[in-house]
Amino acid sequence: MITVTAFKWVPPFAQGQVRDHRVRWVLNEVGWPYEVRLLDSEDQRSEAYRAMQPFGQVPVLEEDGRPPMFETGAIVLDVALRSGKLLPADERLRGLALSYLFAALNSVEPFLMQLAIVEYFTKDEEEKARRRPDALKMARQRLGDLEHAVGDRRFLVGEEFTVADLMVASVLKGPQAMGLLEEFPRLQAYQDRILERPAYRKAIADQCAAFAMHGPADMKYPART
Ligand SMILES: N[C@@H](CCC(=O)N[C@@H](CS)C(=O)NCC(=O)O)C(=O)O
Repeated sequence: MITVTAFKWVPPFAQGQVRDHRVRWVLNEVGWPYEVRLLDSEDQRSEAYRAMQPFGQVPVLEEDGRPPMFETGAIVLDVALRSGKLLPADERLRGLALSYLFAALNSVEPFLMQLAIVEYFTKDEEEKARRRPDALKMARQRLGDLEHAVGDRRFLVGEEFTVADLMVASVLKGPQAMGLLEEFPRLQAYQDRILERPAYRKAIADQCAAFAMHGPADMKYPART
């Protein structure tokens, strides 16, 4: 049996965004059943968890007889390779799908994260105002480049949904939540089409169902000093 770790609860802005949705999504796509292990912040900090995920983050994928895996990119690729799904059969197109999978995580997401850090995690309003223009500029540049690359295609590579679409559409959820994707209508249209997939919708519904049953107290956040 496969088990995926996820949080018991996160603040509203992060609900539907936590990266375990990527693992739930890929498992739903290939039809592999899984269970979920919900964590609080004490679980996250425990030695046992750090032995599986050195940074104490979610998700981890645990599976009987295999070492636990972390990093959503690695997990999504591993599931695709083992299931023989979500990668183009044509070897040349497969290479392109891998390029987009890594580009989503390496060349796009870091810039979007910078903006998310400014918007959600920077408390000081002056600092926020100072950092926002550069963060926005960089995010817009990557989104514009990505929009140009996507064009009007239904899928990024070939004629079928691949791990490239899963990861690119997932990474775009952040700017979508911030209203930034509206400036990139073709990218928005591409993402809307990808996020119609039942496997994605179920992943988000299941993640949010756990949040609805818990609250901040369940996370056992350390007291601030
Ligand atoms: N690169 C990692 C990032 C994982 C990550 O950032 N997880 C977040 C939730 S989306 C987390 O656990 N944050 C809590 C923390 O860093 O303490 C991946 O793709 O798996």
